[in-house]
Order: sequence, then structure tokens, then C-alpha cells
Amino acid sequence: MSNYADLAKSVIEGQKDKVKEHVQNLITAGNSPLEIVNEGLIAGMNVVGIRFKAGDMYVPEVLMAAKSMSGGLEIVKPLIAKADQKSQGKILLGTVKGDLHDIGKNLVGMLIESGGLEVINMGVDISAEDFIDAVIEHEPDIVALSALLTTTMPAMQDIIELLEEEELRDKVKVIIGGAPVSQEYADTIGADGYAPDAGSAVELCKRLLASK
Ligand code: B1M
Repeated sequence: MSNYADLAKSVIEGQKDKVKEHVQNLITAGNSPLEIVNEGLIAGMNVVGIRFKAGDMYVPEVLMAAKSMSGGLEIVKPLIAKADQKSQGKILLGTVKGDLHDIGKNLVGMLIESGGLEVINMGVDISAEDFIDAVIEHEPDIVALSALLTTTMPAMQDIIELLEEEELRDKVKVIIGGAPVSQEYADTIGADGYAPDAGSAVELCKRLLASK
């Protein structure tokens, strides 16, 4: 028997095998995949964030925790994603230049996909130029930008400005998210929307697609 507290603890301790075991047990016991993500995996990662900030955890430990969380996510992902659903829109997703954080961004991608939309996940540290090239290549409906560092937030504005320069701005909606950004920041840089978490990102994408 496993519970959410056991799962969160294994994430904090970076025990990938244990995380997988708890996730599997929770699925077998009939728990909802989304609840496993929110109450177990993210709950554990939130504690890691607090301890990292307080200087009680160091980078290698944080990376172990992140890897163990990803191991758990891989198991629940197929249960959340409805692969056979016809895509209702295309989302180009990436973490902006200079920023290597991808746990939240990948979670956002996973939930958007599970909401029946197509996601092109470009990865991390993506330059404005590479975003523009990808917009031209993939013609997405929405460009979704993630940043976790205050120092990389301005890269979001650079992307919007380059979209304008390249006369692509009216072809795509731009949404932003990540711990340091806000609705106010989205308004300041002229983004079309801001989502505080992965669940709201899905709703925001659907709202913007409906208004297109
Ligand atoms: Co970094 N890091 N980190 N880090 N790290 C933070 C972000 C920090 C807040 C920690 C702290 O000091 N308190 C701090 C930033 C301070 C700031 O700028 N305000 C920080 C720092 C300083 C750094 C380094 C500079 C540390 C150093 O080297 N001195 C360095 C920078 C590297 C770089 O990017 N160039 C660094 C490195 C790292 C690791 C590599 C060790 C690792 C990243 C591993 C990885 O992602 N693969 C890491 C981690 C794990 C964290 C913390 C601990 C956890 C982040 C996380 O994954 N959270 C973080 C502290 C914290 O957040 N409390 C911290 C869990 C995740 C589910 O939440 O990412 O917020 P989050 O995503 C949420 C929402 O934000 C939102 O939805 C997600 C799910 O609900 N969301 C979106 C995210 N993107 C979205 C996009 C959307 C919509 C919603 O639409 C497009």
C-alpha cells in the first residue's frame, strides 16, 4: 500500500525506483492520475523547492528529485494523455533562452496534450530566433513560453518583439507562465495570456483557441 505522503517523500529523497513503485501502487489502488501528479509528485517537488531556497538541499539532490519526479510522470502520462483524440489546436512550447528549468514546462505540455491539443515541445534554453523558425515551420496556434528565473523573463518580451518584427505576431497567440511571471507581466510585454499552473494553462489554451 502506498499513499501520497509516501510518494512525495520518495520524490524529496530522489528515490526514482521507489517513486515508480508508489505511483504504480496508487494507480493499481484506483487513484486518479491527476491527483497522483498533484498530491504526490508536485507536492514533493514543492518541498524540494522550499528546501533548495533555504539552502537545505543542493543542486545534485534537486536533480535527483527532479529525475525521480520525471520517472513517476512517465508512468501516469499515458493514463492522462488521450492519444487517439483528434488535435483541436497546435501549441509550440519551450523554456526561454538562458533558462534550463523544464519540470513545470513539461508538466504543462503533458496536461495540454491530455486536453486533446498537439504539443511541440522545443525543450529548454530556446532563443527567440529558434522560436521564430519553429513558428514558420510548424504554424502553431499558440506559442507557450516558460521561464523560472527573473533574469530570463525579458527573453519572453524579446520573442514577442521578434514575432512583431517578422510580421508573425497576428498569426499566433502567445502565453506565458512560470514562477516569477504574472498576469501583470503578461500585460506589460503584450502577451495574450498568463497561466499560474499547468491546469490553468490548458484552460487558457482552450479559451484562446475558441476565440481565434
Ligand atoms: Co533552479 N531556481 N536554478 N534549478 N530551481 C529556482 C527557480 C529558484 C526559485 C530557487 C530559489 O533560489 N529559490 C531560483 C530562481 C530565483 C529567481 O530567479 N527568482 C533558481 C535558481 C537561482 C537557479 C540557478 C541560477 C541556481 C544556480 O546555479 N546558482 C540555476 C539556473 C540554471 C539555469 O536555468 N540557467 C538553477 C538550476 C536548477 C536545477 C538545474 C538544479 C533544477 C532544474 C532541473 C530541471 O528543471 N530539469 C532547479 C530546480 C528544480 C529549481 C526549483 C527547486 C524547482 C523548480 C521546479 O521544477 N518546480 C526552483 C524553486 C521553486 O520553484 N520553488 C528553482 C516544480 C514545478 C512543477 O513547478 O516549475 O514552477 P514550476 O512550474 C509550475 C508553474 O510555474 C507553471 O506550471 C507549473 C506546474 O503547475 N508553469 C507554467 C511553468 N511554466 C509554465 C508555462 C505556462 C504556464 C504555466 O504557459 C506557457
